[in-house]
Amino acid sequence: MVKKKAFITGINGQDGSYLAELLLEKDYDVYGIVRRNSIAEHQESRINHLEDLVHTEYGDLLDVSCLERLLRTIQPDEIYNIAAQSHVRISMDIPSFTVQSNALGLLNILEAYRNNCPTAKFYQASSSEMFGRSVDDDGYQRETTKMEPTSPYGCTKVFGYNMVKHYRFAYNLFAVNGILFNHESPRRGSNFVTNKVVKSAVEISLGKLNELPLGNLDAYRDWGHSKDYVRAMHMIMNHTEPDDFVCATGVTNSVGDMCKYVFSKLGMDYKDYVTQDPRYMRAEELKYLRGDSTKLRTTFGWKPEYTFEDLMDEMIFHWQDYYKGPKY
Ligand code: G4F
Repeated sequence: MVKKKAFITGINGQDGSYLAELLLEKDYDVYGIVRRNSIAEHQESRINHLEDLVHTEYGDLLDVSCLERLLRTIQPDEIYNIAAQSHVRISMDIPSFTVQSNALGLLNILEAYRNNCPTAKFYQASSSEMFGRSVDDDGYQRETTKMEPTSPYGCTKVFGYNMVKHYRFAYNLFAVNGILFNHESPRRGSNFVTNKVVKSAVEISLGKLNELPLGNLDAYRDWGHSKDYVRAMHMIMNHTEPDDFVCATGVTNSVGDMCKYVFSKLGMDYKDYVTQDPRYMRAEELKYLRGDSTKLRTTFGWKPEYTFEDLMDEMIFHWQDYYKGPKY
């Protein structure tokens, strides 16, 4: 049987790496692009273990000619656009770059898709940040919630979401949005709050660090595991018709709750180490987020396998194991 081919932008990121593993398990040929940076050793650290199994090329969402060439020659069955400048607070420091990567970049790959392989399916990594400050009366955000983004990042994601729907209807393409709430793992960048807290708490427990400066401890987020969320991406792509779905656990915790859990697991009280630092506060903060993924659950039977506590435990174990390694 001919293998299906998947093309992943951002294959070397947290979600891209788990998605590549899932698609390999499902016997896909997996292709992906990696942005060049000056430290070659770091570029593929999340997918080094897949080195002989996936096909990677240097590429960039801002380089139209490269996207056109790759999609023309590979002729993928499924395209997953996961690459982005994905840090909300940093999007306030580099708004123009964020708009170029996330909005113009999405348009570039949509055009390359329409021109070169329009029978493929296209997945866009949309985000709960699109809803921003708008929350339904019952405290949840869902597919029908009004979009009122509160950051350059959120604004770019609204653009991408709408372009994908426009291309779906205008050109009859199988182009879909997965609207994902926060999803984490040991592969999360350590400037996102979960990995920052867990890594720092482990370092404090080992005497390598004295304090942990954070921003808003009262912000609530709906945190799931990236592995559960890439399963949802594949389900959404393999639906009978193109549609958009929210993916969330429905459980919300504050940054303070997370600190309490992680530090107490390590035998400490977070109040002895956590400080508040204005550098990590946001110009506009989203206080209480919780997603309703009823549509995803009823359509596909999706449900998360990881609880919040399982996720934190796995991340704690990862960093403890890391510091046991030969380098330390
Ligand atoms: O971990 P965060 O930076 O994630 P955020 O902003 O919610 O965005 C993530 O999830 C979105 C939804 O899936 C994605 F679209 C987006 O790409 C990204 O993956 O911050 C979470 C919360 C915020 O309320 C933030 O203010 O943690 C609060 N926080 C408190 N102290 C901090 C810190 N966040 C960071 N990054 N660093 C801190 O020191």
